[in-house]
Amino acid sequence: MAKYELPINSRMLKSDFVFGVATSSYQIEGGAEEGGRTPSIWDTFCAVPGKVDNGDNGAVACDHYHLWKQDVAMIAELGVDAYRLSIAWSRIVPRDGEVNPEGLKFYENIIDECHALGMKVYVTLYHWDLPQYLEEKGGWLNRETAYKFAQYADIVSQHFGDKIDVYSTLNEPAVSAFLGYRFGIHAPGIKGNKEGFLASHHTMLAHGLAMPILRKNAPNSMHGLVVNAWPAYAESEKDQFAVELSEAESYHWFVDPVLKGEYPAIVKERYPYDMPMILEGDMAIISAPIDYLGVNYYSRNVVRLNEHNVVEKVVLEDVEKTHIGWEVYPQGLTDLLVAMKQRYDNLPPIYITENGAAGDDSVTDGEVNDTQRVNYFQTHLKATHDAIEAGVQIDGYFAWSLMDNFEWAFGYEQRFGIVHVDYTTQTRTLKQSAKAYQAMLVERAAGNK
Ligand code: IFM
Repeated sequence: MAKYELPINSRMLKSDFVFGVATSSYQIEGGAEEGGRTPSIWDTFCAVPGKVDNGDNGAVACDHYHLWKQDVAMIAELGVDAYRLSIAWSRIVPRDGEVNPEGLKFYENIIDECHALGMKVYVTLYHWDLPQYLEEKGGWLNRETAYKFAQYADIVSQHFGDKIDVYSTLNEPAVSAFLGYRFGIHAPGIKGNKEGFLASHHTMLAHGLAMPILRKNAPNSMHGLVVNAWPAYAESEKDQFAVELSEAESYHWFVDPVLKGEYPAIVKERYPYDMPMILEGDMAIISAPIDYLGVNYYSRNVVRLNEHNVVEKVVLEDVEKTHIGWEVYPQGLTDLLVAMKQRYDNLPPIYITENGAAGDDSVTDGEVNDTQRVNYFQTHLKATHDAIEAGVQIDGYFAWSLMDNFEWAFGYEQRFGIVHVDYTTQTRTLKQSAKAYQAMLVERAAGNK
């Protein structure tokens, strides 16, 4: 049977390194109209023809809303130390100013069950499912949304306090702000540089406003945020500027304000007319200290500056790609983490909060032979180890995802799970990649006795 091998002295084999699996609310829950939940921007977006492949939506998804108990048991069976999930804002605050006890109870059951089975819980407050009633008031283009987020963070953290082991304010603000409000390919489907940058500033402000609230209500938990990063590589020597701009727009824009208290100059110079209105004090709010940084890594970009002086992604032909078309490039993860350590003197400990591969998996004779994913995890675990050896403090690794789920604009076509989901019967089947994770964790636990 496949098993991931880690170098014998790897810090990742020690019991204080956290191995986990991750999911998010809209991608797995379903129960869209149950338990007092009101629509999010993703319910609205999915209803617009042509926005999501096959017209898919998250109304049922993995039906985790009903199957959560068996899903949590399955997570525990894998032998992981932690489960990373997100809370649907509109289950907790279904209408402005209203708190829904049923929503809180839904997550409380999951959290309690995880703890009862010996796992920690990492909870993200915002994984892109903004309540639709807030979008109707401008969504992230409206500064007020940042304050609404702080109120929501207060409700959740007052209720759960230290029961949530690790809080994340945001997941991948680059995606929610830029894909949603700049490039229009995610909800709410708005296009425009000005809009994208404004949404990003308000999202970062939301993070900063929530930090002291979370610390007050959950003083013994850890607090931070999760960013995604695709390191850039130059197509040729003349493309260094393209590399700098690409990384500055995609992730420095979101990490610099937190760790340096400023937005990167290269972006401000590039888009002088699209910069958001930053009020006095905003940057101090956003740069409140964090306990950890979550980093999501999938692949890299190879870039060049085209004849119009615009950064272009180069499509590589002769490289290995996953079903979604992303290059398999484990070295990028090591390079990224090392580069982060060099860029930020005050880089806090890192969790790899997502890493994984999309496949076109199916069950044959009860088995899912996702060989490519097994290799993907093996090489990326090694890449994580290499970054640790190079001096980066990495405290955990979460596989994306626990199970196949609603992959946003790609619908259900792209399967990222280490567990296969049959969407007709809601049967879960452990893929080879899950079994290999389980086998590695069993061996690690035995070694740590
Ligand atoms: O499915 C997403 C997840 O919601 C956020 N990070 C990237 C994953 C794969 O695209």
